[in-house]
Amino acid sequence: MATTTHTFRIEGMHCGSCALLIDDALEDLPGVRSTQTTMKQARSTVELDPGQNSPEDVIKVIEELGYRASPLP
Ligand SMILES: [Cu+2]
Repeated sequence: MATTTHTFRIEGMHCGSCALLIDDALEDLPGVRSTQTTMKQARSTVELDPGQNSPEDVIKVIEELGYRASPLP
């Protein structure tokens, strides 16, 4: 199935471990094919299967960890 790629701006990361924590949590979300989070750019890029989850699900996972996430165009 075709996947879609979404980029999010992340607020609240203060070190590289924060980025790893977000990637680990997103990898556990069903339908996530790949995830790359960088503290330096304050971004997450997530490739997902739109049949299994949505960008809103990604935002929810990130916010449950205590960060703020907003979709970028
Ligand atoms: Cu940190």
